[in-house]
Amino acid sequence: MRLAVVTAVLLLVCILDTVTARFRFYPAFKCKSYPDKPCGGGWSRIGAKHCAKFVWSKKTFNDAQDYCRNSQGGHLVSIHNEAEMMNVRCLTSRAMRYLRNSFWIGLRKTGNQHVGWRFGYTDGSEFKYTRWHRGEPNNSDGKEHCVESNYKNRGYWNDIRCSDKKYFVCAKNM
Ligand SMILES: [Ca+2]
Repeated sequence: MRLAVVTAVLLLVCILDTVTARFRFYPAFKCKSYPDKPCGGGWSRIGAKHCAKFVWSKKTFNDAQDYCRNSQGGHLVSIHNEAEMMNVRCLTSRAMRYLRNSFWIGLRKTGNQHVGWRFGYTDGSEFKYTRWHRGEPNNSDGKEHCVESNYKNRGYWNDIRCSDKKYFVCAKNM
């Protein structure tokens, strides 16, 4: 009887933790310094040269990049410094009403087995700034070649399988 109660309580704690992790509210005050800066057409400024848009639809990495290029005239978002990271972080928080789903950014591995693999952005911009979650990128099972943000903590990156379907952020020069 006692074991059943303990098991039930542990199960409840696990369920509650899973639910709150997914729907944990993000303190809006952290985004006060990064308000929405409309560029027109639903785009928001995230850097001196580019504006971004959160897409509320789950796609594989390649399908998301195709959508950004063919339907929006841009690419998956590239992030080059702390301010751009915070702008994207706050843009996505507002779009998701402060939920914390992960989303694709435009970072993925390029190269081949002969020249070696390295990370690069789909828009061809320089990859220098990083925001990896602790222990990442770990290329789990040797199959993680694309990068998601909001992994475990808002704004942190993780390498993951490109075939996963995720929300995503497009960006373009404007
Ligand atoms: Ca990983």
